[in-house]
Amino acid sequence: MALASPPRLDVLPSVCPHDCTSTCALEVERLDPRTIGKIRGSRRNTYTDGVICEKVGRYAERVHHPDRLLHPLRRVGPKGSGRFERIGWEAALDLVAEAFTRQAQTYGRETVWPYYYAGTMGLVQRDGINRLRHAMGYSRWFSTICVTLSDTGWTAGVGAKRGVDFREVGTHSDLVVIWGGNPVNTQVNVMQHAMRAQRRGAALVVVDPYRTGTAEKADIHLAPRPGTDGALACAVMHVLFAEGFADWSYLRAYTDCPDELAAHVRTRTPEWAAAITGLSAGEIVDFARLYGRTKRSFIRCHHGFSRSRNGAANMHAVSCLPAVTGAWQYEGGGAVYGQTAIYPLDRSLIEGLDLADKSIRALDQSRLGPILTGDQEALLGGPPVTAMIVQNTNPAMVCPETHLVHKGLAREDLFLCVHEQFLTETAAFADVVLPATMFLEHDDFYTASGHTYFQVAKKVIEPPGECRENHWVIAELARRLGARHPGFEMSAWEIMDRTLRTSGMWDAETNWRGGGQDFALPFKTAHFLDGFPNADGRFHFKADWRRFGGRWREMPVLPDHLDVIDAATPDRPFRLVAAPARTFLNSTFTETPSSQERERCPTALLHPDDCAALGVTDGDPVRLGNARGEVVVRAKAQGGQQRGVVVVEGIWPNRRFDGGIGINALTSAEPGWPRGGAVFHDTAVSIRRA
Ligand SMILES: Nc1nc2c(c(=O)[nH]1)N[C@H]1C(S)=C(S)[C@@H](COP(=O)(O)OP(=O)(O)OC[C@H]3O[C@@H](n4cnc5c(=O)[nH]c(N)nc54)[C@H](O)[C@@H]3O)O[C@H]1N2
Ligand SMILES: Nc1nc2c(c(=O)[nH]1)N[C@H]1C(S)=C(S)[C@@H](COP(=O)(O)OP(=O)(O)OC[C@H]3O[C@@H](n4cnc5c(=O)[nH]c(N)nc54)[C@H](O)[C@@H]3O)O[C@H]1N2
Ligand code: SF4
Ligand SMILES: [Mo]
Repeated sequence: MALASPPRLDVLPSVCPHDCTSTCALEVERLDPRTIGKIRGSRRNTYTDGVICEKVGRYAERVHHPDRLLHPLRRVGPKGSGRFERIGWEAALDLVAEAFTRQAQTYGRETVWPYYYAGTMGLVQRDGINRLRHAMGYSRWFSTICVTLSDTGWTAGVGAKRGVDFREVGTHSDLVVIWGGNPVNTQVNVMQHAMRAQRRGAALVVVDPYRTGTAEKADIHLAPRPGTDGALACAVMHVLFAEGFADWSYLRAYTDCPDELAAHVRTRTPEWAAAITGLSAGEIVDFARLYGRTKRSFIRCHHGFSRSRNGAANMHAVSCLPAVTGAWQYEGGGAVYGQTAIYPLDRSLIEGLDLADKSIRALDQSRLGPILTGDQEALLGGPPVTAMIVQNTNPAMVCPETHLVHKGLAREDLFLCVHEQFLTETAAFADVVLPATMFLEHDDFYTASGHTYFQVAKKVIEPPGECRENHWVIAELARRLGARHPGFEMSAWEIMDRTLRTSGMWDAETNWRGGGQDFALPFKTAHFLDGFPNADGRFHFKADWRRFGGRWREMPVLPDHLDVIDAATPDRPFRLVAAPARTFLNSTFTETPSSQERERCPTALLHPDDCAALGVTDGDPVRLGNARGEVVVRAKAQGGQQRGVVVVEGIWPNRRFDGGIGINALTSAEPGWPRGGAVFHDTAVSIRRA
């Protein structure tokens, strides 16, 4: 009897497309042309260095999920009922194009609002929707849900979104500060490099309102009240100046107004900050001394602490610290928040920037609820939004003010097309649903924010059913709508290759073969020793908020506590942090069995004394409420956070909550200061036993 030959196992390179600053280099087992096995982290990328998160390691669960959308659908039941019938691609695309044309004829082109985000971070599949927008003169896009506040705060001081290479940390840093982020959940590679430093004897400090998995690993965990990091940073600077830790020769050579700053923080004492942050003055002084005496100190600034109304001011205040001690000068010293500005990529072909018309209104992504329910201010005085195509995002779960979002999506006069991998809660509201490929089923390329590689990925397997990539859908709609641009005539690969060549980067094939092109800057540039990317070459303690527009006049001129947060009141005495869950990624992976099993159910983490005062024990239902809505979750007592702080991890499906509405029913769509940005961790709530 002949033995069957064992299946041949191909291992192919890819890149994680998810909305995570790690952008890991992957090795994918291909079992056959349609099936994958395990996914592992690759060593070809020295930031990934063989490590990826558990949820992507188990990606076979998601890519081969029985609930994947496989065919175009047309709604047959009421809006949001989830009742659909199967139709063909031609018919589906015709319906969308007809609706867009009809609505534009009635209300003008601005009535159509293509809506997208970063479900895939691949630049062609993610941003090609903008080419259609610009070619058709549809409403423009003001992207605010994630990085607006943090980008604003960082660039206000440093001048551009780049910083020191995090790979230096493992071998050179003597102190690592993880500020306002939980990389154990949200970017495992930060932890990997930070713990390498810790094993060498470096101290690890975590600044986070609750005892996260990251805080568990820390030598010092500072747990301030949410939205108070500006005060903490100012008091640290007070101690640095008062106790001789300021590097005056560095300050004079590289910063704009050190004398004014020193005078300004003289009144920002540890006692002053203690009253605002809820930390003790002693904790603040101890941290400041540790930071001051350690030259090779590195701050990893995360997004988490910027998701407050004052988040840009807080980010700016924290970014001032290495400029005071001069830590930027040393290997393993300085800070990073993101590296997106290092790539020389010309995005015009991808996004059709040559056709963009600045006179067309740009609607705020995070204000979807107010926009769809006719808020004139949110609509910027223009026509109502009556037609949308949604790609790579699930606003019915992730957008603030869920009640308004759902009310708007349910409007009978709104034509909604959703291109998705699953029948998400957003897709359930659609008139037409289109099935989308996953990253292993199409070509794309990726910048990173946490590291410095630019990576090209090729399709690894064939898509199931009739799934189509975003680029194809956009090009087919363009054809039907009469939109013209060379990008619509090219394949995704051709766009990638042309873009890379125009940008003077490695061509697509060379990049793919080389496992990515590393754009790490030379030491002097990365550490800003040849100047900060501001016109005067200096770090700005005095931020020029005016250049960001909006409410710039209300911003503090020098770093400070900007008191505009949704403060606790006797009626709403708790401050809610709606933090990311470990095995979900925003709304993604809420469909996979292993993530559902690990995360269990929506849970409110409370100080044990608050649980006692509320008369609840672990597992009891509690009702969180404010003027926007009410949400029922299970209570859990947890040490390591202040009284009056409540944390609910994860963007769970609305249907997983008693009452059918999820955590973003409580969060606000009010734009952060000065120019917008969503404020997910800045919410005052009441809590009662349910
Ligand atoms: N597993 C998982 N990974 C993810 C995501 C996910 O949902 N799950 N989301 C992805 C996305 S879209 C992004 S943008 C990144 C974000 O990733 P990071 O930039 O690392 O930021 P987060 O981890 O979101 O930060 C959350 C932490 O900030 C803390 N925080 C909230 N408010 C404050 C504050 O006022 N001060 C301080 N000091 N801390 C505060 C929260 O308690 C929480 O622990 O992660 C990505 N990766
Ligand atoms: N409560 C609370 N809410 C939050 C946050 C929080 O911390 N707390 N964080 C906020 C942040 S930082 C962000 S970035 C947003 C993110 O919110 P979303 O943008 O909604 O997040 P994702 O879950 O990453 O992606 C959404 C969808 O993209 C789809 N998708 C993935 N790849 C493709 C593709 O190639 N084609 C198509 N057509 N679809 C694809 C996925 O199936 C998924 O349903 O959430 C925000 N909401
Ligand atoms: S850590 Fe982030 S980039 Fe890396 S595999 Fe996980 S989700 Fe993807
Ligand atoms: Mo994000």
